Amino acid sequence: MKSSGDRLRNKTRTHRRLAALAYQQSQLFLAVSHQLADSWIVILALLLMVLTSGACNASGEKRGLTPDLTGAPLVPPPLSRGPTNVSIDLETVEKQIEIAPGVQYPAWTFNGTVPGPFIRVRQGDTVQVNLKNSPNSLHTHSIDLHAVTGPGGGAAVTSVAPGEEKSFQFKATKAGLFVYHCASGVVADHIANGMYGLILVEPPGGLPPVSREFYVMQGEFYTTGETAAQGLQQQDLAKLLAEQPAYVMFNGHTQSLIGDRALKASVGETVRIYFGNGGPNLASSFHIIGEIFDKVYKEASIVSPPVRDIQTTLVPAGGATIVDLHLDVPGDYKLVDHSLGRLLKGALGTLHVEGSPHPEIFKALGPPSTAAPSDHGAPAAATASPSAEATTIAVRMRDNFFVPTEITVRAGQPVTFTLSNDGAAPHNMRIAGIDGKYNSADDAVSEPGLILGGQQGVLHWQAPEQPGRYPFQCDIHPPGMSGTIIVE
Ligand SMILES: [Cu+2]
Repeated sequence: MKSSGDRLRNKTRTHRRLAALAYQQSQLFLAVSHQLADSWIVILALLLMVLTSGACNASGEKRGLTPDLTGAPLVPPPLSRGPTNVSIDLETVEKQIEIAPGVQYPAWTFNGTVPGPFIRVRQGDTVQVNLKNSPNSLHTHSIDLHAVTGPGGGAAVTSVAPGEEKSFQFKATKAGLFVYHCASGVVADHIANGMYGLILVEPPGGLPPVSREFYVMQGEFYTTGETAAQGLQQQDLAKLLAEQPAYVMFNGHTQSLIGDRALKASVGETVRIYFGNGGPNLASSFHIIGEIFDKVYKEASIVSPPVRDIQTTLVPAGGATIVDLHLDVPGDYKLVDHSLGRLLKGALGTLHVEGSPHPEIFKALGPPSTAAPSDHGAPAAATASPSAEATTIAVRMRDNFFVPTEITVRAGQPVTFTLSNDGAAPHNMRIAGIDGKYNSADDAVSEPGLILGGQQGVLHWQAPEQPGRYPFQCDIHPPGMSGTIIVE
């Protein structure tokens, strides 16, 4: 939130700028009138000034449909209409956002979110883009849409100072999924502050229908503090130039697709992910652990036939892809950049698939495992021995999730959880009491209460006699870093 003092300062600055502009114009007028005695030339100059000042200030009439814009991970519904005129209103807003649990960042945004809204238009549309810069902003912004054919992708004619609004129009000649971003300043710094999003230009007839569509966009933050360092962070320009982000994440927050916010779908459905990479520096090796993309529209080319049965697809900075996947087996599927060091910087999301199991496609064999972590760090389920004897279950802590996230034990069974923190951030493990709520007297908490990166801990727990689902979490990183113990 900006203080009223900040707003006043900005307003004063804008007024000063306007006053300076008016003064320059009056000086020009005087110079012209002194040098040129002929009054008709003076009148002509005056007319010219009125015309040009009008072109600078007015945003022009807004023409056409104003389509719904959606925030990630939502996508506007497919278009069934023919080409028409559309008018898109965007506002650049500088605001503090949370990018990871307990980590604040002074972001620069389109319409207040990172990434900016998803724009859906049709090939052949005439698109008017109205870019307003909030009067509370401190910086000039602009927009470059990769769907545009024309100077700067629109950036050359949309440079807007705080409080200004400018418009331009383009014809959406090419179908595809395109990145848009701010192109002011050093450009990389504006993008790294969160100024990017996606615009889909649908071909006539649209894309093949699917059950669900999602909007996921990768991006980087370069903070002065280390990854997970708490509190308000600022941009570190040296890290930005060295291309060493503290965060690589999806949809602007390390937890944006974790826990309750996971993408949700059902067995038997086909889902489509519109995946963009804002960068500004890193290419993404986009992969979903445990799935194979049935179709990939490589580099988001819709007019080319999709390639099929792809494990990992490369998405350049400032590029995009469209993937379709049919869901056969229930479970949690992890969205990652397969440059997996970035997992620890936040590049992790979940596609949660519900439905009946399909053992002909996937089933576990042999005795139930005791929580062996998978090679990718993908949460696997763990089941204790089928007696009420004491058991030991290994739980690994990562930044910021548990492996496994689902653990099954017998009622009344004494359980020892051996905890190893493989991450860099400190974590703990807390199991809720019988009421399923945290911070009751029945809570069980790890020893030590805070397990630092690289260290081990333990949690002794007597499984309750009452069967049911008992949630557990890390107190520092809820709700993303959580799981469930099923007591049978
Ligand atoms: Cu900007």
